[in-house]
Amino acid sequence: MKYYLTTPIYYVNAAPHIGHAYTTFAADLIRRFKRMQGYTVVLTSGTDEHGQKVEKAARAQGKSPKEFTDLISAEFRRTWEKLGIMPDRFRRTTDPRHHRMVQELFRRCKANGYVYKGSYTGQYCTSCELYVTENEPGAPCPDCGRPTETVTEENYFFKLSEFQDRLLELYERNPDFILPETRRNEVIAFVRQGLNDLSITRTSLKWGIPVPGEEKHVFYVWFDALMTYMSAVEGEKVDGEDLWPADLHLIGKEIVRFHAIYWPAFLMAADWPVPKQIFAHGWLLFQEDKMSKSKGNIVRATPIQEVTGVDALRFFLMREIVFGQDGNFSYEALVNRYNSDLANGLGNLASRTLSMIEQYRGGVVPDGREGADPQIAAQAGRTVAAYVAHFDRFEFSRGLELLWSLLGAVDKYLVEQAPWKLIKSESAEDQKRLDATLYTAAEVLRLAAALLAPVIPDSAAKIWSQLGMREPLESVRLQKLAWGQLEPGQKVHRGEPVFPRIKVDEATAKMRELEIQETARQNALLGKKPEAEASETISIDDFSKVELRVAEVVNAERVKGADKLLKLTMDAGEGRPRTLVAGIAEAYEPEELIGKKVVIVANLQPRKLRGIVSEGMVVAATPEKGKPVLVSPMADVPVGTRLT
Ligand code: ME8
Repeated sequence: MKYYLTTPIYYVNAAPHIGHAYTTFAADLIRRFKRMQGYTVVLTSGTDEHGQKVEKAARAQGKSPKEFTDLISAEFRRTWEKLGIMPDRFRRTTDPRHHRMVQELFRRCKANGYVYKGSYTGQYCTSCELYVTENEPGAPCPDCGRPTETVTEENYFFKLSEFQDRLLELYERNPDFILPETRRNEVIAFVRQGLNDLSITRTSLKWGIPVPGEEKHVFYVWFDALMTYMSAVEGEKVDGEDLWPADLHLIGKEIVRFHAIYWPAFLMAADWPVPKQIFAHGWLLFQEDKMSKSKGNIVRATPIQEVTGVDALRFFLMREIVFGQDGNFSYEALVNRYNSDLANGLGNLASRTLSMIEQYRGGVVPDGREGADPQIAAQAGRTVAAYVAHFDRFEFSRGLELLWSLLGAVDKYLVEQAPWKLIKSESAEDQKRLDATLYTAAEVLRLAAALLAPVIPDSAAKIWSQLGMREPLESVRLQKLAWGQLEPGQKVHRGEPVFPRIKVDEATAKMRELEIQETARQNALLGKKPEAEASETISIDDFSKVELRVAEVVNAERVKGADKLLKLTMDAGEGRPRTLVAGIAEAYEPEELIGKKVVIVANLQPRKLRGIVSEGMVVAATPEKGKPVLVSPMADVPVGTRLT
């Protein structure tokens, strides 16, 4: 039986970060899980390489789009290899085999009467590569908020409007077509409002797949990119079954419309089978805000891998965040989760159990099947079934939570049985109880290792081999996994602890340091200049010429006729108020500044702004695309204090 799943085809205008890794880790988890259910699984990922943004990014680096995309696409491949999540097919949209398929999709849609030529005037967001209908010129893009551009083009249109009923019927007939339910409801509500036809070619750019017979046109990136899912496995069969249609498209929630509306409509128009399921997960947030390349608040997966190992990150993402919902990422939370659940939880149970088997039973698993604890056995049986059922529904955190309750129950059981006391007893009954206790704990470890193989593959394999299992972990079939299959008589090998404890401060500091280096390396690859380039150096005497002082805002008001300016009355400890005019009115309301201590340049020559004499300058940090942020001392200091 085949199972074909995909991740999005990532844009090459950003280097891989933890958001891309999140989807790809989840896809790898599902791949491993389905294999353990007996499926022949194929996972496709790749890079989305056409379009205006890529063309621009390449030009900015003085490279051809091809040279640029080769570089960044290779970076994605390298990252997946390093993280151990290389997809089975890595497809680039610049691959000629893919071009042929996109052109074929177009021909079929056209032959079936779903494509016509028209002209389009409207707002276009070059960042999202999206036409924004029903919008005023210059209006912000509803997705990213950047201003849109007015464009007029001759385009081919796809008759999306004709698919409303067929799409609604598809969602109706397949209640699990779009998961989770919130996303499904969103899509249905959107389609019910009626669908506009969609422009699927562009004449405004060259870097794209040419439209057959129309030299000036290239395909719209989404008409191109979505087809990767199908072109990556064109004509392929496994176990006598066609790989297409896909069983699952795994995506982030921001691209659900493209996948759940456009994509099935294109396929229906071409008389090709539609995918079976789309799962849209939530966003990784950093300090409650979406991590994204445009916000610059991204972290990368490889520095984390170097400090904690990749399994710690995989576990954190799957255990901490409900798959389908947004979730916060932080280094501290990652290390804390590792220490509590892996080092203290699973790791501690494994090393205790294995060392007791070594010390008390010469390293051989005793035959404790008969006396094994019936309550633990029953809970283990229920846990295996429920865990698999949760994973079948992509409820990974729920499954893991249940497994950890089982581990907790075994911990408690070990304390109750106190094997360290039983070993001292001479009674045969106590020795039997000791056998049963050790067997019970080892058997739970075996089940846990098998269930965790899709989530933390390297660590699960280590525990599996420490238990002395002869059968390879990959050949375990989850349907057959049951209590009591651990063979007495096998020899355990307690090696190094699988999850050594990590010091939070040291580890997070190291990750942050590596993150800075990794960002710099990726930026160099993308041709981006570092945010702060060191300028020429100055002597301390030069610096001492600048008089920076702490001053308190006594009053603040807007400057009439100037949207950006505030007039500030300051106390700089001089026994007289000072007036400063600052370009911060778009970042601060006057009232919120009153009483705040900030830093000013006190010995700047006075100058007149809008008729007001400004005696100095307020110091602010202004990020490249952001608003100014005032600088203020970390602790209270008297006004007039000089900064040295
Ligand atoms: O959208 N949290 O590519 P893309 C969670 N080329 N997941 C995140 C994330 C975050 N903060 N940031 C990114 C494209 N992702 C198109 C797709 S498919 C035919 C074309 C993940 O490089 C998530 O899977 O912008 C999201 O959907 C995807 O990366 C967007 O990648």
